[in-house]
Amino acid sequence: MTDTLQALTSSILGEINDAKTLDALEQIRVRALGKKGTLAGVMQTLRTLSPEERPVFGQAVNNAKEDLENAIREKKDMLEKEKLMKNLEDGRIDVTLPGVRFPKGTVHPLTQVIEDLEDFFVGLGYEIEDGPELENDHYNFEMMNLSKDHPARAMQDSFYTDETMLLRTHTSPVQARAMLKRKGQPLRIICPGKVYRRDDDDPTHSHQFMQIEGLLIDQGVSMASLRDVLKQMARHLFGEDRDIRLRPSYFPFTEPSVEVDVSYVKKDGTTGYIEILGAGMVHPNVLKMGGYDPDVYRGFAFGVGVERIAILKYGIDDIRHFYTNDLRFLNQFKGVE
Ligand code: FA5
Repeated sequence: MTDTLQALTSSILGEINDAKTLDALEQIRVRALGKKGTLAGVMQTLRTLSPEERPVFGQAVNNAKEDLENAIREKKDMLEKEKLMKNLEDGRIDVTLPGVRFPKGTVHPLTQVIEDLEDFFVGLGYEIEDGPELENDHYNFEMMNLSKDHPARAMQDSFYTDETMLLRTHTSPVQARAMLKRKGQPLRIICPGKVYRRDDDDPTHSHQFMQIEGLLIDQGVSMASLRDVLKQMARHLFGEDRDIRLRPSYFPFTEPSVEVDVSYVKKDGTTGYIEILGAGMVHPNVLKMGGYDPDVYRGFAFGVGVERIAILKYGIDDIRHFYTNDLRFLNQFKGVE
């Protein structure tokens, strides 16, 4: 009996030794040690033995089982290591192969205009401010000298989420926020950002567009200072041969107020002007509400339409191109990556 068991065990040990894969090894394990496997079958023969022989043979079967389990474990470790090495070998990177090219995006033309103007104004000592797009009526209108029933609200009336909150109609509320933050100290800031209006979309108007707000408060500030900064800006953007034209206008938060046009050469060779921004001297009421004494401080402010700048700069025929994500349009602005 014991001889047969030994012969069986060494034959299975031979199979384990020869196993080439983890699957093959698992099949051998099930066949030898499984519930209905070879050793379980051998155990069945215990019943046919005499009571003296049983413990000796039982012990021999257990030893055989232990030997087989140890052999399987060792072989399994070995096969797993082999598999890992093969995987590493297969996955080795050949550094001499050409790399895969990822398509590179481009900086959106509106972002290019904003970044260019940020650089320009930072160079003049301005700080860049930020403000919320979902704005309180208080900052968007009241602090800008537009009381609840002011008729000028109708020109910009916008998207309200409740009685007091609306998508800001211009970047001017950032003026109020910046003034309150500086607590009466001289300031110069710009704030680029999105604004929303109930304007109908057409080639030069969009219901959502971008502005850059500018505000400078100090002693001795005049319309001449405003005109000088805006002229420098126009020449920086469009070239040294450009001129600007200030036309009287009306904004409740500035007095006097102007609209500013920039010159361009028409197709027939004559000079034309296109409006790019609104501006003016900060209204004394706005200064007061912002915590500044209008007898000591004066300020100028302006709000530039970013799309209008980009339209002029790049010769674009329709403002809607900026928002349709058409790669044929966007890929033309590869200047900056
Ligand atoms: C204002 O929004 C004022 N807050 C600007 C201002 C700031 C005046 C500080 C004085 C002091 P206005 O509504 O004119 O003003 O808009 C300013 C600029 O935004 C316009 O000159 C134009 O370039 C641009 N703009 C206005 N409406 C649209 C629109 N629907 N689509 C695209 N651009 C627009």
